[in-house]
Amino acid sequence: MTSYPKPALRHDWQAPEISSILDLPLPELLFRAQAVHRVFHNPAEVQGCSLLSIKTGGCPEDCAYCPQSAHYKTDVQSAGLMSVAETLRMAETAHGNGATRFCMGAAWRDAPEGEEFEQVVEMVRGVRRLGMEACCTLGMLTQRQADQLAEAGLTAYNHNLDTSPEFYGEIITTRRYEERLETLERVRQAGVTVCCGGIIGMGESRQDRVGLLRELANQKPHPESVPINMLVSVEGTPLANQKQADHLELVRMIGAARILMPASMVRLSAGRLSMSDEAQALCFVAGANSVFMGDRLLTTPNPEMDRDRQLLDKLGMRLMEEPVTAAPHGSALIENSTVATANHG
Ligand code: SAM
Ligand code: DTB
Ligand code: SF4
Repeated sequence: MTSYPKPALRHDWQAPEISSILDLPLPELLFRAQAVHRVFHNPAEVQGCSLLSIKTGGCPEDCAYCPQSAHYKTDVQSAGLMSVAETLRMAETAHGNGATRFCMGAAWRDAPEGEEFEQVVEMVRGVRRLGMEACCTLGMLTQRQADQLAEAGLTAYNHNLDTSPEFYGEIITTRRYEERLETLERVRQAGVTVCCGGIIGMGESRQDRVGLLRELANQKPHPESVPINMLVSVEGTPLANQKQADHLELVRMIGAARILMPASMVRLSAGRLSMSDEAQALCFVAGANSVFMGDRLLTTPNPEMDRDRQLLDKLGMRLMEEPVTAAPHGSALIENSTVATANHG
């Protein structure tokens, strides 16, 4: 990788400046995103992550995009917490297929106490023992739970802000934006890296996307991982008939995230199944450096692994061979010596 001087990370982004980035002529936006991307990352590589729904459906929250909410009638089959053994089998397979990060998602409003939580902690230990990054998304956490996950070696906790504070109430009424921020704070406090991003295509304006980017980019440190999802509209949810966002809007969102949070992993997350190879290529040009691999996200389909291999081949790109994000300090696990501490000031 060519070395360039690293620009300082900023945490004082204001809406008009973010707006002017998001509105740049696309070639200029891509040029600026590319310039910072290659200072912090290898532009030929993306990280392969694998997602598993360890507890599916029946969620008491009313997130309008989500097929797992108990408020809507969708085709999702609810399922209780998966066993540790089965989860680890899935993680091992994903590892064998080239994923270096394993993300476990549960349709909970908040992580439960007791046996179920202990089971998740065991999953985290097991995934880390495989030499993969471990990420969980379990809803809200108490400080004690965050600390326990950190101790087990959890690499990252995913908790999305989803959209701007202003638009949030149109999408979710059963919890407040501030509650999301509080859980993120606990995750930080525990020393676990933060995975936090959002969704485009829910009917929000560009100004709402600016609002989300401002919330993300002014966190100190920046979230080490920023998933950008395109709404996967699911029959039965209030957003079932939402018109799909233009893929170029996704490219812009990724490019802006890359410029604002240059050292973070920007993840091209849900929504790839409906995208052409060319649209995905533009997302990588804009600075996305991670994808979910495997034919299923949590409950919705994702491109087949072979298709992704062909795509990366065609683009002359490759999957990262090693994990990129270090585990929390003080965790019971000894870090793989090749793992660099990601981030940040
Ligand atoms: N219940 C936990 C929570 O909400 O934090 C974890 C699971 S939840 C499914 C994780 C994230 O997936 C959500 O925050 C949302 O950003 C994303 N997501 C859920 N449904 C989606 C959809 N239909 N399209 C795109 N992203 C979606
Ligand atoms: C994130 O931002 N996207 C992933 C992960 N974090 C947990 C989830 C996408 C879910 C898409 C809808 C589904 O498959 O249920
Ligand atoms: Fe529940 Fe998470 Fe789905 Fe919201 S996004 S309904 S919290 S599973």
